[in-house]
Amino acid sequence: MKMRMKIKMKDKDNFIQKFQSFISEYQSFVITCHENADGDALGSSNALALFLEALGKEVLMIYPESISSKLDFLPKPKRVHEYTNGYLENVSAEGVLVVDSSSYDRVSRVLDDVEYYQLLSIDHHPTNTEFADINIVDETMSSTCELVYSILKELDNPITKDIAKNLYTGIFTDTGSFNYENVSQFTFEVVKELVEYDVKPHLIAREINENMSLNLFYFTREVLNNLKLDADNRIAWIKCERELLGKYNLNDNEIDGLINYAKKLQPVEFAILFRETEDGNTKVGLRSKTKDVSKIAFEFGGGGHNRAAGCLIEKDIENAKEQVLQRLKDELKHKRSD
Ligand SMILES: [Mn+2]
Repeated sequence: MKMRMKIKMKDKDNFIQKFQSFISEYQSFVITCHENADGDALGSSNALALFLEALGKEVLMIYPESISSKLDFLPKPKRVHEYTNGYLENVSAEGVLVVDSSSYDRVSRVLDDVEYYQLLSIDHHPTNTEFADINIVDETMSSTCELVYSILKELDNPITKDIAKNLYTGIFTDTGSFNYENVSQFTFEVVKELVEYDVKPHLIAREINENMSLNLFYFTREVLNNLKLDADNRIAWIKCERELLGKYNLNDNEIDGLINYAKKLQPVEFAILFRETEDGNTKVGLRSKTKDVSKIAFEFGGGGHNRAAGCLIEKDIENAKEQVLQRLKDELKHKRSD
């Protein structure tokens, strides 16, 4: 017999009601997520798209770029457009769903081209700016997928194995294989239920964690060779110039895991990844073991979670690096003195 789990969602009834009335009001939907989409963004958008398709709705998934080949195993809806295949013209839908995106500028590239009545956003970032017409935001959730599951399970229509596989994967990747602080009892209750849909945890773990291309391995070896330590080894940073991606024929979204190597080191509190963007600016990824990096990312115009955040700095890597390192060193000093 299936036990009903306790829902801990902040505003459960309100969220379910908002979602339910949004999807019953409209017939056509566009679903999209942020660029450099990770397992949570893709998993939650695929899951919602598959759910709406099963309801007989017209659904178009728009990915802001090409899907990381690593996440290609995820079941997708019928109509998918990747922006690398050219820009879309005259796209319209009654409702637009945006997932896992904390602010409008993360999805503007896609949404600026879409005509719609209403925008609904589902997200778990504490820095979410509530930019949509309807906002379902719960930062106590490990992932957008966890939140999406909590809503879908309350509705009448069934969750399929394909939907469950997407949701499980998003939770698995956003929790770093259940390693991070965002894992709660609720997370395990959700994944337990997802496994009841015949999702195989070991197969997803293999797809995510034992699937490194040789190119990525050679690239990682070279990048880690240049890992630098600072502030009595409490800060570890690595940098990635575009030339290096080209040398190993890699896309931006394939190197996300790189920053975790820096965080593995025993004395390290802050891990940073500086990546050069196509236009010569710097994307900064920040990770920490005990301190809040979302507030630091926010100061630089970005956002994220307490232990994982990021920002874009309109400077070259050298200048961005100087600024961020200084800010993190101040943070370490500040904490020590109080
Ligand atoms: Mn997420």
